[in-house]
Amino acid sequence: MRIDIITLFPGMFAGVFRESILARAVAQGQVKIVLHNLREHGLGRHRMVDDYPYGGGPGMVLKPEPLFSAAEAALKEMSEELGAEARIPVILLTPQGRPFSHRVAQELSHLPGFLLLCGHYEGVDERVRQHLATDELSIGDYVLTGGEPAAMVVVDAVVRLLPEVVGAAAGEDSFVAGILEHPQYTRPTIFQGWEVPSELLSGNHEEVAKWRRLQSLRRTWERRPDLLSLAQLTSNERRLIERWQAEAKRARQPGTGGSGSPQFPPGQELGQPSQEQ
Ligand code: 6GU
Repeated sequence: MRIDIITLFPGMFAGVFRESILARAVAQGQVKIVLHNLREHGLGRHRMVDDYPYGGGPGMVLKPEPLFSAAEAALKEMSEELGAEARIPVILLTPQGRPFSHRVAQELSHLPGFLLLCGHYEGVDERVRQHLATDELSIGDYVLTGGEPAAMVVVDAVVRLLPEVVGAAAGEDSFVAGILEHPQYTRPTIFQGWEVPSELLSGNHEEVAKWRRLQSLRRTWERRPDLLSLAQLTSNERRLIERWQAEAKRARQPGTGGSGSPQFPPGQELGQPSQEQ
């Protein structure tokens, strides 16, 4: 796979792509990552890439000419390498984009390549969205100073799905089955008095699998109930969740002292160790 990135700050990517699993994937030839400096396509002696917004207002807007010129150059190189018939998506990173998810990462991981455009300042000229980008992605509901960290997130999530990059571990991911991953433990069996659940020490594969599935369900129900409606659950699992729901509702009734679930509501403050049930 070949991933090209157009950015005003190619230096930001150096550490990320030279360490750990991404570096190994690059070294093994699983992925080739090519950075293009937008500044080199800037206009005039000052290599201008941004300008004031028409109609006024704060901030600067990325001009269309440098982005079109950089993308054209990148796409030419890419089709020479990947073949003229390869359809190469041009993806603009912007908080207004389609939400990035594991599913989108899977889609991208099957392509021969794609081009990422990192936005900056107050935004990019609308003609870039309309006539250059084939897709727009956002990595969440918050605003970054630029698309670079988002491009790193997309590259990381996609590259780890390539065959042989993280191997079998990717099949066990949170979100693969539409629910969160189960808790993991390693040695020692007792650390500062805290024990590894006995089910995991049993050596009984069936018991381990059952425990893990239950933990995944419970955790998803507590933390991300929004995922459950789309998850692939058996009718027994659906009934179990309904029972938890009923119990939580009862626990919320005045006088019972229970707080009820979910225990990981939106907006929960940081810094509090989570409660074990
Ligand atoms: Cl892709 N870009 C920027 N600038 N901010 C974001 C984002 C992208 N996704 C979430 N916030």
